[in-house]
Amino acid sequence: MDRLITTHALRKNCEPTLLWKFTAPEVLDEEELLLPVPGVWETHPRLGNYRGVGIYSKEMTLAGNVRFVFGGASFCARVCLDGKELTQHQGAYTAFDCVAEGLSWGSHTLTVEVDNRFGEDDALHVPNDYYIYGGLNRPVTVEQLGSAWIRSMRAVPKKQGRVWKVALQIEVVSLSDEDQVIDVETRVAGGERRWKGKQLHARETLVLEGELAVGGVRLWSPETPNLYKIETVLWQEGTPADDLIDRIGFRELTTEGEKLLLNGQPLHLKGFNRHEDYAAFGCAIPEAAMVQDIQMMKELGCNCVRSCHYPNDPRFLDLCDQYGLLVWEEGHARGLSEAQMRNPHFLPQSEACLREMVAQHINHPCIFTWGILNECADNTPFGASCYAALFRLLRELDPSRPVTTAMLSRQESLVIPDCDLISMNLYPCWYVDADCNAYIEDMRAWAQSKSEAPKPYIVSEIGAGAIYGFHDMNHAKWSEERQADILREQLEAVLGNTHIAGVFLWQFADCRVDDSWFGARPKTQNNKGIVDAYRRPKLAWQVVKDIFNTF
Ligand code: ADA
Repeated sequence: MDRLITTHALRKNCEPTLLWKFTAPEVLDEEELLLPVPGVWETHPRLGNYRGVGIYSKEMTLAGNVRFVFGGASFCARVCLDGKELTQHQGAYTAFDCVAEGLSWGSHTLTVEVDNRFGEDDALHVPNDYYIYGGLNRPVTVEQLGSAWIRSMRAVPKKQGRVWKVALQIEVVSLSDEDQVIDVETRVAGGERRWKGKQLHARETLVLEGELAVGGVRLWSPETPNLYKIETVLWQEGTPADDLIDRIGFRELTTEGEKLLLNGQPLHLKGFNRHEDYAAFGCAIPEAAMVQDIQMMKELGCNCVRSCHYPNDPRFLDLCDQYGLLVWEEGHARGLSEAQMRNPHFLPQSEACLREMVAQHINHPCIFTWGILNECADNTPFGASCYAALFRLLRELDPSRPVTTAMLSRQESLVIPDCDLISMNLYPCWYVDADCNAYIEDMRAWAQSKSEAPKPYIVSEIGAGAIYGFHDMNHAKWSEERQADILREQLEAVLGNTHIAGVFLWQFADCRVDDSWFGARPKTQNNKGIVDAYRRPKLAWQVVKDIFNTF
């Protein structure tokens, strides 16, 4: 299922069985394979480097109004039921859905044409320092709907004085040609909000807004990840007809000059950048492996993780909520030049990605900041205007969280005044030959000097490469010894600097990169993980663990 919590007690829903029929006429001729969903086609021995169109199909017995939810399709999808198009979607890392109405009981065939070819009509999926896989990379869910259903439930806790309130926004959709009168009720942590006798017009969406007060809640933090079930029920003619369940946490995130505060206490961020990539599974990481990643990060003393460079699987976010890992979640984009940002699709596609990300993930208490545009052209007036537009959109979509961007380590960015948190990617002793302490302090001081008032400053990336298993007495570049030395120096410099709010190491695990990056990336992997792609620890593991548990 697309979540690791029960999202419906009333609405019937299921996940189709694991194996889907798969064809890719360009490379398989007439042949039909069976591939797992969720999964990526690169896991099949004959499709390891395939970039093209793949067609998944599944026969299922359906009736009435049926909703299909696709957790992710990498990265263009066209969905048909019995040959008739239901929807299209672009973007590998956000969910989308479609509804087929009035189906007669019997066998129906769902087909999803997935395309992972790069091209000018896609501004965000480009050959990059991570691999953009192909396939239905996140779960597919099938839901049975009646004549009205709850499309979304947005629940944002906020503290007013000493009282906690939850701001609610609920969307109810009519699938009926008749007007209806409905009741809606939301409950969380002993609080309740009811909307009685609401008119739901034929074929329209009703947006309900309100607030409820709760009493005596236990706060959420990485040390005490207390979560509360929130449940909305839709009543038709006195009968509960549909529901939507989620989890929220009560925590207050504020800034005070250079300090980032969680529940009034200064937060010292210690964590990793983590790509959704696992040796044998690509970006379709099995749930047990997601749990292992989190347990490994907690064992190292982490309290945060960055979802570089795209929105993450909501199942991973569910785990971060539950295990207590703060998340920097960011929209999709890495290293785009001004020319790439001038692609006419860039802004609309970036906006769509941010809208979907925020709508789908806003309730997760683990998310403490929204990020955009990792290392893009923030140093030109045109580039900066794109940053400004996307920050504006993010603030409109969710005024409750600070926004940030991971800047390149050049002293040229024009967007610092637009950020709530200043974040920089720094690689002293790896790409830059410099004294760690001096370099880190110089970058920090420069960034703060561009801001009217001091803001929390985060080192959003720092790291060095090592090829797993390569040892060298002289600590040569790419040896595990050299990586361990550099990470020690970098981390001591960052964590010892009291003006820095925290660090995200680059990166947790080695990941596959696009073939075009072969020159700078041995094994076509970004080898800066402190574990390899199979999660086998390198020497740096112990160094990071010691330092994270000391500072
Ligand atoms: C960057 C970038 C990462 C990765 C890293 C590296 O700063 O944000 O995606 O490419 O450098 O390994 O060089």
